[in-house]
Amino acid sequence: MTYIISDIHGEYDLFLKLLDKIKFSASDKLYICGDIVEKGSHSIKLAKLISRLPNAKCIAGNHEYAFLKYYWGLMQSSPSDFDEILRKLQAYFPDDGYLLDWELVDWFEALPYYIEEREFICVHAGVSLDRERFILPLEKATPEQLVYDRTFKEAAVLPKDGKCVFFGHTPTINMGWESKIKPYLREGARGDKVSDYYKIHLDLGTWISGVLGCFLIETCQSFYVQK
Ligand SMILES: [Mn+2]
Repeated sequence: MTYIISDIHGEYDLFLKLLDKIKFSASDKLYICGDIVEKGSHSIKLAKLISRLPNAKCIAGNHEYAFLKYYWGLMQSSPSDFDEILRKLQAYFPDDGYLLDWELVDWFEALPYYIEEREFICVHAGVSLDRERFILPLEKATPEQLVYDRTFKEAAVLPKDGKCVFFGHTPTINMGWESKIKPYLREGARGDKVSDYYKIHLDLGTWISGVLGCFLIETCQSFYVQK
């Protein structure tokens, strides 16, 4: 089975609870739409776990991107003092930054900013559309566009392409909905396959709501756990 999740934000225990609930196994796949770090208190513990899951594919969100920009700035100002740079990077995560090592820094740096599969796209904040509402080529988008997009979350922004776009970044409760995954069904579609949806909004504002959820591609079901 193939699951998609976003914006775990350091909620390590809740993430494990969710994996337990869906009985996540070596034959399953997990896509993570960014923002695994900050807000919650186990950013690096969570990132380490995810980096070692062979069947998980993760992209960068704005929180990973901001961390990388800080890292790149340090590398420019004192490129040879690696011990000092690592100390500063560890201090970036006040709760469990001491767990950060160079291997994980390299893992963050290698994260893609989107994933495109046959039936769906994973992005953190959103994709840009042309005037006809078709998705502009993803390989031409900048990281900033993909991790900070402000308009894609709006209900009226519905891409015409046949692929479903999974995104997070803004908690659904900030848009006046409940802490539930918000699917946007195409007109006349039944909703039993992922391409029946224009887009699916995954960010449940876990650090505020205490709810974490994921979407199952094959059956279009959502699963939730609560603190
Ligand atoms: Mn975000």
